[in-house]
Amino acid sequence: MDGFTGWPSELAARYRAAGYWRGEVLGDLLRPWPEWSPQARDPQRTAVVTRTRRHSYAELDTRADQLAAGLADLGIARGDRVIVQLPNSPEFVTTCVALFRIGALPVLALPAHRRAELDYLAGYAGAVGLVTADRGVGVDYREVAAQVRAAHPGLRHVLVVGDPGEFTAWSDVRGTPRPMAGPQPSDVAFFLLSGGTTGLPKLIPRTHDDYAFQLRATAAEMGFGADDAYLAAVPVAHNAALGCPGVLGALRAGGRAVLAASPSPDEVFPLITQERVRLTTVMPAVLSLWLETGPLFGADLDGMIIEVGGAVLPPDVGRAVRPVLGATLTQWFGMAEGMLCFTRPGNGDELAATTQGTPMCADDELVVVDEQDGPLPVGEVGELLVRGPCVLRGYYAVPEHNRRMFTADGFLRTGDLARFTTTGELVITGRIKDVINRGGEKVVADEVESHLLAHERIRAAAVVPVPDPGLGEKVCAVVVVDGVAPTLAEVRALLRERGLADYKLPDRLDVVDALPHTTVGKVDRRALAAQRSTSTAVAQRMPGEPAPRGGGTARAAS
Ligand code: OOB
Repeated sequence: MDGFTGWPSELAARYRAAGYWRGEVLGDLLRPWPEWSPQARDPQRTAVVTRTRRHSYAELDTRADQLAAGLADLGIARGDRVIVQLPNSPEFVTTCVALFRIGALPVLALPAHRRAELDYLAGYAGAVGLVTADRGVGVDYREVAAQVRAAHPGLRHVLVVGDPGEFTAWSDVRGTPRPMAGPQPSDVAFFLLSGGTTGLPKLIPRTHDDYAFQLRATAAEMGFGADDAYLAAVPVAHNAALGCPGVLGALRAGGRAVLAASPSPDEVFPLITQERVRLTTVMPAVLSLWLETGPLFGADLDGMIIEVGGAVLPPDVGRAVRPVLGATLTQWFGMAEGMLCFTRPGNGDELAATTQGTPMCADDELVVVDEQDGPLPVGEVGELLVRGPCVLRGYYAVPEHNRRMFTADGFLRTGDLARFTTTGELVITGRIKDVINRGGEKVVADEVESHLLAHERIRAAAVVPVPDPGLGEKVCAVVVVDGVAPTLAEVRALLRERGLADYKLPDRLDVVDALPHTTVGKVDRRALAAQRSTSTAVAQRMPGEPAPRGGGTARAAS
């Protein structure tokens, strides 16, 4: 496929010989796998559960076949890209599996994404289709779809789960199941959206071979089997809930995927009890919420494993998991790019609360380097470079960007700062990439800045993280203005108008006389963030937020 950088053949051969890549294709999900026990092969077993619905393997497998045939009848073919933006739902699963069976490639968008993100994805991926929901909280996805389609004539098919409005009803797309040529295991299966570094977020190609390995290996390490239930509490379009082992890993193992509409306690705690959930994945901010509310709900998570990752975990939050909830914690350093490091359930609570453990695979290669790419001794902090059987070798169709993001021998520059302990565990200590980690949701500075500059009176803008007790970090826009400064509310309204996802909107606006620059003449976002790391600047806040204490260097916007 044009724009896809595969692994060099010697490495690919090594990954196959080691049994990591076994020639599996993701379209075989929902069907029994050779090593399953006779009990697990029962087609009537439950595959997917929501608060109101239960679907067996047989039911979803048939639906995926019908949908694959229906999509093929519409003209969607192997290699075509289709944006999938669906909430945690059985339709997400059948849509992805149907596309896998055709060899068409889902481009996974988050439910929080809006016109700006979909517009960008449609153009970048050259998408021929969009599968979306009718409505979500505070959004009519059909209106978004209409705008995106108007700008992209190549987006020929819009399928809507629910009331389709002017588009095609997802439920009407059914054909007569038939054999399909399908993809090769080494082909790209789907695209994940990167958390980002510089420029706009890039697409990450994941192959059938590599993702199938991730599903098996993570399930094995967590001891997840056919009798177990996995709870998706965060969006399934995110790698964390999709495939670590996540929803697809649960189905690969013959277990059950329990889909929650949100991670809110009244949604998840009853599901955990009813379905005897064994495993789930959360970001640290959600874990804190569960710790606060678990006792009120009488939640007993005894025997459950909680994977936490995506953002800095305050150690005391990690340490509280067993005493408060009764669950076992494992901490994960994950990237949609394919690197996974995590503590194992038997490693003990202290290690899980304070480190990100060890790599998923014995052939994952991790090095901590200085600014000249020189490897650093154990214990010293530098940038983490990674390579391995699941780690991409290039973002989709961006050769220039790839030359900067990968070393000559194919290591990905993660943009994360890390060190190794003497016992070999990874510890993430910070970040050099210009990304704000807002409770695990990644906000790329460049992207928000480009939208801020659309304001007629904003002359210069830098977007930097500010500390936040709940989310870890929030988004601060530092701007230089001509004339009267806009208010935070105005700026948020403008960006929303421009179709940007809500989680990327500035939480705080600082108006300054000038932005600092580095010696090479770039805006010094690091200096701006450091000035704000104690949260003392005078700034505009969201209504209801407490005023920070003390003075600061910024002048207040009117
Ligand atoms: C997960 O994946 P992404 O792609 O949304 O974000 C990756 C980035 C990392 O580069 C790092 O900056 C940050 O998220 N991160 C952590 C972390 N785990 C990820 N920062 C500090 N501590 C950690 N434990 O976020 C993701 C993917 C799969 C599983 C879990 C998380």
